[in-house]
Amino acid sequence: MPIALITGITGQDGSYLAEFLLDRGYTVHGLVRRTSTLERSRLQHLYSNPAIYGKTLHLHYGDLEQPINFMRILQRVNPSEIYHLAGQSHVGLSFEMAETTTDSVAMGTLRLLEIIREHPSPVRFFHATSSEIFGRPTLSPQDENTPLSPVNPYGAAKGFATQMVRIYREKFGLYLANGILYNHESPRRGENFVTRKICRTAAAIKLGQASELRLGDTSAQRDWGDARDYVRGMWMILQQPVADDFVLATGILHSVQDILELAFQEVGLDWRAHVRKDDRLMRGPESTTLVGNPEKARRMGWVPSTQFPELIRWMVKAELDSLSRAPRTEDPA
Ligand code: G4F
Repeated sequence: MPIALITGITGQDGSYLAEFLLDRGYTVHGLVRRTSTLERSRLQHLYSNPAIYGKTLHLHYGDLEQPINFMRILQRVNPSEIYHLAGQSHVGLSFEMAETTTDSVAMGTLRLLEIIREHPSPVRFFHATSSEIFGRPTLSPQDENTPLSPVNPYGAAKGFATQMVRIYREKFGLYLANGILYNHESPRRGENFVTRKICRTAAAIKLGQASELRLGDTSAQRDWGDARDYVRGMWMILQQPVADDFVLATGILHSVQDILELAFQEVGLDWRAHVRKDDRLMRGPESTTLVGNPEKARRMGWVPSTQFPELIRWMVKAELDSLSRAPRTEDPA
C-alpha cells in the first residue's frame, strides 16, 4: 500500500488530497500545527470516521520551524510520496507578515529539502508553488519556462522555494517536482480569499445575515479553477517517471467582477445594491495577467473538469446550504 505524507493537510487542498489518496488505497499521514484552537473542520468527516482515522489516516503534530520533529515523523512514516502544501498563502497578508511568510514558505521548503536529502529511502516530493512567482510577467500565458518576477513577499518566497526544488533536483538527483498552481477554489477555500468571500457574503445577504460586501479591486483578473482538479493534478505529477515541473491552470482569465455578477445572479439579487469599494482592501502592487498555459499538464492527461460559472454556482449553493444551518457570525475582510 502506498504511503503519503501531507504538510498542510487541514487546508482546502490538503483535505481534498487526503480524500483523493484514501480513495486510491493510500495510507495518508498529515502534519498538523499545534494551536490553541483545533482547526480541522475540513477533515472532520474523515477524522470522526473510526474506519478511517487511526487506520488509513494519521495526523501528527509538527511544524516546519522544527526540522528535527519533521525528521522523526519522516523516519517513522517512511512515505513513498510527500506533498508539501503548508505555508502562509494569503498574498495581501504577506505584505503585513513578510517575515512569517518568508519563513514558512521559503525556509520551510528549504528545511524539508535538506531533510529529504539525508533521508535513506527514496521518496517523491511534490511542492505546491504558485502563479504568484510570475508576478507581472512579460509573457502570457505563462508556462514552466517563464522567468520569475514576483511582486509581493509571498511570490518572492514561493519563487525562492521553487528554484531550490529545481536546484536540489539537479544537484542531488532527487525526485522533486513543482506544481505551479494558478488560483483554485471550492467551498473549502479560506473565507478571506475573494471567491469564497463573494459567494459567502452574497448568500448571507440573501438570507438576511449581512447587508453589504466590501471589496478591493474588482477589475483584477485571475485564472480560477476547481481545487479538486488541482489535487488530482498533484498526484499525477508524482506518478511521472521523471521528476519535473508542471503548470496547473485553466488557461482562461476572469475578473473579480465576473464572480460578483455570477454569485449575485445565483441568489437572485442585484450586486450594485450591495457592493462597496473599500480602499483598505486594495493591494498596492497587484500581480497582472496571471494566466497559465496547461499544455504540458494536458500531455500527461490532466484536464480541468469544471467551468468557471459552474464553480461559482457550486460555491454559492454550498454557502446557502451551510448558512441556512449555521448563520454567519464573522465579517470576512
Ligand atoms: O482570492 P485572492 O486573495 O487570491 P490571490 O491573491 O490571487 O492568491 C491565491 O492564488 C494564488 C495562486 O495564483 C496562490 F498562490 C495564493 O496562495 C492564493 O491561493 O485574490 C484574488 C484577486 C486579487 O487580485 C485581489 O486583489 O482578487 C482581488 N480582490 C479584490 N477584492 C480581493 C478582494 N482579494 C481578497 N482576498 N479580498 C478582497 O476583498
